[in-house]
Amino acid sequence: MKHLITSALPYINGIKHLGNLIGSMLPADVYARFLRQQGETVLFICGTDEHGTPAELAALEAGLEVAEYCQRQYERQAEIYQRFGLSFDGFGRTSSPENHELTQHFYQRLDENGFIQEREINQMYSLEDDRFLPDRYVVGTCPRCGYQSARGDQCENCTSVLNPTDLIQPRSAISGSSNLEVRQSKHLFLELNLLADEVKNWVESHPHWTLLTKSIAMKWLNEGLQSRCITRDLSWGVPVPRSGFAGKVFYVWFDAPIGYLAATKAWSQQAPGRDWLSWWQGEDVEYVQFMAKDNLPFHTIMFPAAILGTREPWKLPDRIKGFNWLNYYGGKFSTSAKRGIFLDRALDVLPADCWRYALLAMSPESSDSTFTWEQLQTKVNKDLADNFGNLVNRILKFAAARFDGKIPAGGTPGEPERQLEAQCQAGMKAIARCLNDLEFRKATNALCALWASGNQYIDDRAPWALLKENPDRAAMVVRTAINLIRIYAIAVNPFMPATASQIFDALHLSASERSSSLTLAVDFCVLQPDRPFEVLPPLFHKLDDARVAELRSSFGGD
Ligand code: B3M
Ligand code: ZN
Repeated sequence: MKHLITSALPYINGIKHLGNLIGSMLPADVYARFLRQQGETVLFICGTDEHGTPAELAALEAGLEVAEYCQRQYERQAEIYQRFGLSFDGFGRTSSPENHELTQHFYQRLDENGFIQEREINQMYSLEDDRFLPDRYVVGTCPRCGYQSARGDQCENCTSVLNPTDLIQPRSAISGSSNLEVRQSKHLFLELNLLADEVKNWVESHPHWTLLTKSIAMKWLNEGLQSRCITRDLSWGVPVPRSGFAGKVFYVWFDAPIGYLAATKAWSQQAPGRDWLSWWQGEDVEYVQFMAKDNLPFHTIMFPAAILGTREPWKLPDRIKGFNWLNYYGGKFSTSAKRGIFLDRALDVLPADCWRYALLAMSPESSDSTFTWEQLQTKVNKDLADNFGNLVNRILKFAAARFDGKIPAGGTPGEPERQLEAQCQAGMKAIARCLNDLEFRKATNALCALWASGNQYIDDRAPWALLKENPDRAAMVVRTAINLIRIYAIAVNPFMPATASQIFDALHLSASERSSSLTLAVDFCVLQPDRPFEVLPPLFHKLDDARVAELRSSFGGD
């Protein structure tokens, strides 16, 4: 079995915020790292979503040609994700030639198979802006829930998928002008209705999906699938290879998911021996997708429908992990409204691993969750610094001072060591189970429990007190504790890779000693007496209240 993992492709416009990170890319990375560590064959794909009006209007704002704007943003985003330790195997672009070619291929197949219809539609035209307005740039009141700033393609309040002409009192998001008129424009439609039964059968063949994913898919299916417009009067995007469609491109959500395939194809062209079709048309592949909940309709209905409609054996997702929203003091993070913590500035405040752990620990899985600086402070100060970092620090410092910087020998382990080993076995199994179940917040709880059992052991055994009365046992306890530190480093590796490798290096571990799977890592005999090790500086620095107050005010936490 091979594992294909994709994270929703972040829009190209602007540096993303913490919500984008925890809402798809970071959990996907933890899952990919975990599976690799378990010895599985993994392909982790992501990339930038570069078409549609977010790109076009952001480029306009930046005073750049769209292509130039996208190139710069792609490089900036790729660099930031690298600093967050996101271990994509392929990080592609939906503006790539591969995606143009594949999107046009999908269209041709859908057309040949009778799933494309050409129709004249009412398209919003803004006289003020002298252009057609794509869905996202028509703003108005949602006919379903009354939300005042609903967009023409989707209401972000009730996630209903809309058409611009559904909006009440529509106005241009570019100029604010309500001087709009509806004009006729020729467009192509994907006849989702003709594929509804096949999509429904496919959705129903996955009863184990999470409630969030299933409920959104069933909501759409029960409403009855309508044919959906898949072309736009835009210049930036994948051109429509059809006579009479010059100057039109495919709708961003038609080409974006095909971007997963295109990014894989681009990846396979970067080195010999890579076969992208073995991933996208292979029998032995488990495909898991990660995304935020507003992307679920496109991934559970529209993209599968397009795949099914090609009548080609493209891989459909086996599991779809959808996340709720991470809010910021109760309000929404928003790139366009520049509200919240953006990834470049986040790294100025804390190391990536602290963000990784804290975000996973407050991950919005079963419901929306709210980020607060106070909560971040607790996660960093208590879980990371006090529980995990302090244990590593005090043991290595004590061992260096009392046992000449070498792993001590000491007597034979007793009942407390056997108990610790059993707790570690159970703890590592719990973490592996949570990660296999894509339960990330629970996985960090299991990690905390593992750290707690180690602290308990050391507090009970208190090697510093033992040293005088029973130096032999003190030495054995320290050797046990240093082996425990190696086990912890393996446990945290999927979550906090930089911290893990700091510890691996300090313990002078070989490649095989550091790459063990979680479930086989519990071995207290790996680090034998006399092996050298280094004392690490404190792994984590606490955030004090003054710093939290400063951060809260500088990031607008009220
Ligand atoms: N670009 C992410 C978003 O809605 C969107 C995902 C595309 S995945 C093919 O912010
Ligand atoms: Zn609504």
